[in-house]
Amino acid sequence: MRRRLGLLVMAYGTPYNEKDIEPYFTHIRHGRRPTDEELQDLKERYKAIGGISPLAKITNNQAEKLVAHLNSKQEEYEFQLFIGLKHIHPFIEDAVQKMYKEGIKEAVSIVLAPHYSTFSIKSYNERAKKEAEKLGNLQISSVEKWYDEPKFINYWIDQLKHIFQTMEEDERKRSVVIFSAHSLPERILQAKDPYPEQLEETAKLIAEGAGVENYAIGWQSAGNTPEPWLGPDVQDLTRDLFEKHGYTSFIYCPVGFVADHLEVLYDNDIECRQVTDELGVRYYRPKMPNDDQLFIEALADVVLKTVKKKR
Ligand code: FEC
Repeated sequence: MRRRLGLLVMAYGTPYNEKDIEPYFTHIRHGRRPTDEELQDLKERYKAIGGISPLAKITNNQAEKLVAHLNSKQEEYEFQLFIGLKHIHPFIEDAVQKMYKEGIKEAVSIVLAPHYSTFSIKSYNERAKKEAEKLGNLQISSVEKWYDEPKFINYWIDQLKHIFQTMEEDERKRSVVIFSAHSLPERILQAKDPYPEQLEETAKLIAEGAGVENYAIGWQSAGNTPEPWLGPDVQDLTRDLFEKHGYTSFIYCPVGFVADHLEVLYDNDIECRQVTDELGVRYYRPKMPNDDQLFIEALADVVLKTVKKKR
């Protein structure tokens, strides 16, 4: 008989409709309501990408495909899926309570974000474990990072190779790839957070695999708060690279994200594109992983490694 294991898939979450935007943003701000102006600005960004973000649907598809793949790929465990979100229902705590009520004693958790940071993977896993400890008799083993998982790297290598194939040799030589992740407050550096090095490593592995000649690392989607955030910002970086090297094609790879959502559809496809249009250069942005089979296999590989390490 297969051993029953909970599979807790955690993701950022997104408003399901316009009314959700205010509580969602307030939750992101740890309970402090954003100003009317900030709220309006966010509502307009959602409008610009079509009203709501496709993220909720994509997260569900990713999670469902992952559990189906895990259950068909091996016969030792029967994984049962629970989805927990960071900033909207079903919250991480709701998912852990549901696991407990359904009699799950052992679970593995994975966050749909590749790079470890105290602001990101650590905070998701801590919330899950805290809830499990409160309930008792529920052990959660957590995936801590998967930024260098081979099939994840190969996913992006394939995307870049595909784009290069559409280019003439001359355009390829004068193109640059910008690898990026969500910016975080600079104070993470004092705490020796591995987030920036992990992004560098992801970029290096993909660049090597795809034969990228020119690449740079940037940060995007920084919060609008008084403290300094990690830079360079991808838009400033675009101008800078253009001035220094005269690149004619910019390929944006937001490898810190795994889905089409606001931060990609707005911050890359609208904001970065405005800069490339202004500079008169070409804009490319490969397809995001979403529920691509190779990407789902990467997640399954790391989940199984984590389960086996535990035994
Ligand atoms: O609805 C959607 O499609 C977008 C979902 C979304 C994803 C996402 C990923 C990350 N964030 C991370 C850190 C922060 C920090 C702040 C912050 C703010 C926002 C706001 C929205 C938002 N984030 Fe986000 N993020 C997404 C959406 N994020 C909306 C609020 C408005 C704004 O600032 O644009 C705090 C800023 C502050 O204090 O004001 C910090 C990190 C990730 C990638 C890892 C992960 O997915 O967990 C890190 C998706």
